[in-house]
Amino acid sequence: MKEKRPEGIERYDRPAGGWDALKAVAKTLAHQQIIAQGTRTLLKANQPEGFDCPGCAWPDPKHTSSFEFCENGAKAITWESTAKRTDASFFEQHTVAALWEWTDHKLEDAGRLTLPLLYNRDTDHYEPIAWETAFELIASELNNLDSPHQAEFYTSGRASNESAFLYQLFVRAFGTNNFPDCSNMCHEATSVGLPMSIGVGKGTVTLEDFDHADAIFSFGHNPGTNHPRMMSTLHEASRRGVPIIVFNPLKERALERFAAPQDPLEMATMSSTRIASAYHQVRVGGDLAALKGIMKAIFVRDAEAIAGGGDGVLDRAFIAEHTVGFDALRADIESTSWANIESVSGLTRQAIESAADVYVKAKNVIVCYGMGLTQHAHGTENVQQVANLLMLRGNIGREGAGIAPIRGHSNVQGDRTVGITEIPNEALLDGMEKAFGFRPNGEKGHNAIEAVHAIAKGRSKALICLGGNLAVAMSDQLATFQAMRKLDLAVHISTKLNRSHLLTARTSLILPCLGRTDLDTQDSGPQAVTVEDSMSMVHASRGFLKPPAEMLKSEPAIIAGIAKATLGGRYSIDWDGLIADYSRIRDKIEAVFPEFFDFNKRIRVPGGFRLDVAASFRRWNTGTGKANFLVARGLLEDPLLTRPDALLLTTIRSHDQYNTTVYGMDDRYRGVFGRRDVLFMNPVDLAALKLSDGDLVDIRCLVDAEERDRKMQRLTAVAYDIPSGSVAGYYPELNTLVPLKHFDRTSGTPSYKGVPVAVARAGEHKGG
Ligand SMILES: Nc1nc2c(c(=O)[nH]1)N[C@H]1C(S)=C(S)[C@@H](COP(=O)(O)OP(=O)(O)OC[C@H]3O[C@@H](n4cnc5c(=O)[nH]c(N)nc54)[C@H](O)[C@@H]3O)O[C@H]1N2
Ligand SMILES: Nc1nc2c(c(=O)[nH]1)N[C@H]1C(S)=C(S)[C@@H](COP(=O)(O)OP(=O)(O)OC[C@H]3O[C@@H](n4cnc5c(=O)[nH]c(N)nc54)[C@H](O)[C@@H]3O)O[C@H]1N2
Ligand SMILES: [Mo]
Repeated sequence: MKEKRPEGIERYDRPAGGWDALKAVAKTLAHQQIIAQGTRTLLKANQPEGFDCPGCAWPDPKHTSSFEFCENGAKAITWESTAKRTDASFFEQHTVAALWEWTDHKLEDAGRLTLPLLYNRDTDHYEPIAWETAFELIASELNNLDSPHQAEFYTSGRASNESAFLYQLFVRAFGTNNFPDCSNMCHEATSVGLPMSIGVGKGTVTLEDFDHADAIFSFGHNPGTNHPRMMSTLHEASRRGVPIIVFNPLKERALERFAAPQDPLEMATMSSTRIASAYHQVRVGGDLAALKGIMKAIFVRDAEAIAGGGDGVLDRAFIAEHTVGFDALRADIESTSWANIESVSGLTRQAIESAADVYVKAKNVIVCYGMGLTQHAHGTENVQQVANLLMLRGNIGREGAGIAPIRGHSNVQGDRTVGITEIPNEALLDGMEKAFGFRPNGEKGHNAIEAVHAIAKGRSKALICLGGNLAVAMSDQLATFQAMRKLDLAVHISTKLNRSHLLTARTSLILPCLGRTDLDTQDSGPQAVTVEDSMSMVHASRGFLKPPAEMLKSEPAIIAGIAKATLGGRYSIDWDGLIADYSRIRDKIEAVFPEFFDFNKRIRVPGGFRLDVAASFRRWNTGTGKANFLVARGLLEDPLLTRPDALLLTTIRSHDQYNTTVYGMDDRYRGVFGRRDVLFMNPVDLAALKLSDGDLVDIRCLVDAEERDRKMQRLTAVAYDIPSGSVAGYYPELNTLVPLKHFDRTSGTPSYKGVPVAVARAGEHKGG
């Protein structure tokens, strides 16, 4: 008997990848009207002479591989290289008020931006403006501020090293460190947490290490959708017999079974490969408990081994030589009870012990993780417990082992490396002084949440965005929208129209830029830019498509235009010279950051080069000079969850979206088609609330009493394989439920994946 499910909800039983992925690409190409040049474009992705795929930050095997197939990479590329355009007549036709009613999907689907625009409040239209006039206008607004600290300079992680570096140069010369960036909403728990543990805020593994790993652990990331090229690595590891242990509240299809589209046999025979050898459906927010549980089990195994006359299972030589803090960690873990660990993680002691057994049996272990760990009020602690776990057996700083934070945007890691940070260190300030003859001020600037607060309070009056869609990506959209409407100046350097552009300030401009796939020609000829992937490999990227419009400028050229107009001749920076030939920008990057030595030479090697990650070589740039075991006291469970009606909400990406860019309404692997207005719930929780699969529900935020009116109405509850006590729905629609104040106090990362909520039948929420 076929069960009756809500509209658009099905079971998806096929493996991820396979023919469905190929069909999805064909559909994407057709929709963007680029069938003819589409294939040619895709073939250039991640090739030695091609461009870096803007889809994710997963590395490529030496960048020399034959065409690697990736459905979501194809979506990212075709979305950018679309034949659709927004031109002057488009903006003449539609007022900003009318565009506001469009969906996020429809706004971006209108096509590439083609000309600089200035908002006209009298007509409510964006109107064309000349580049030079735009630069002069921005300069006069910026120079009229009482202080440079009244301006915020946002960066989204697609910006190349060259544009990010020029941007920070401009902003530091202008006089502030207000650098909110997408990383603040993403892997900041990694960037802040790991330096305390191991002295560097980046992963320690290379792609080759995966070939030597004996076990891979995966916490809270969804590679089949968000870093699909990682699936080749996992596919290969599984076929080698490497156990892959997954901790994720949702059964993500690609982590269960995957058919590699580039594997002729799997495609011909419609077969597939098992990915996870064990799948632990940890409760949302339960990872800290699970991690402590694994460590607790390891200590038990260690004692057993020693009692049996063996040496134990810890790497005692590593612990003695390379670490501090072991005894305190052990005491904390031993004082945490199994009952507590089981109830918070939602996993049984046996399940946790089985994971620990895989861990201690493997010589080399890699732990990968994503937003499921970082976007929590205790995100930093999560990341640090992962480091502890690895350090117990010396799984850092040797072949086949290490920590692998899976980054988001394709150059979010590089942007940080070249200076996008609100907390400049002495090395950065010294480097800038040496390279440019002025010492920027070292005062801490604003991160993303602080920037929105400053704008809301009227303390910051200008916002420049190098890409992204800050207002929609940020928590509490309503508060953020309101804040942004108060600005005096808003400037968006973008490829496509989005909702942030429609939150108009007194003076609002949209400046269209080239994307990754576009040919970038300057005075000295075609230019390459560089990016850094999740594994600290830096390599060149060259676009080759004819730009969507004559008028478009590159990001570096736009930044230089604004900088020149704003700074005049200040500090004698040769903005025109830097733009004429980007290798001069790279020379300056090298002058500021010595790790980029021989930069222009080393990017000529196919595959580029790896930046020095000291912890990969067991050099620890921490205060103690050692790797630090760090204690997170207790399980840091949200006390609210003791309320009987509280559920913990996590907000996730569908298969058809790139952050705030919604390509389409399907989430194929989760069996959702044509809609996004759903809330995934455990059948037991549904029953307890007297609800059924398909009922309309309202969600209320329980963060504190002030937030009692924060609601999201009329979502459809969907019975789903998710632990009881946990619910999930889509980002960005559910961001209204995340108050701005709900974030990790150590790193500033919003707790997008741990919002205590109450769910009730639509219209039936009681107060209190
Ligand atoms: N196609 C595509 N590619 C992308 C992006 C995109 O939107 N689309 N975004 C890019 C960016 S910026 C980023 S940061 C990455 C994001 O990539 P991911 O880190 O994969 O991001 P999410 O989809 O937000 O969530 C990841 C997973 O965490 C699980 N999860 C949720 N809560 C918890 C929890 O409490 N504990 C555990 N263990 N797991 C949990 C979810 O079930 C989901 O499988 O991808 C990048 N690549
Ligand atoms: N609830 C919830 N909220 C989240 C998250 C979550 O998991 N849950 N994830 C967070 C994370 S990990 C991140 S990284 C942020 C993402 O936040 P952002 O990086 O700000 O958002 P995006 O949606 O990636 O930005 C899309 C826009 O970037 C512009 N763009 C695209 N390509 C280019 C380019 O090459 N150059 C320029 N200049 N512009 C370009 C286009 O105009 C497009 O509309 O969202 C965060 N918000
Ligand atoms: Mo991200």
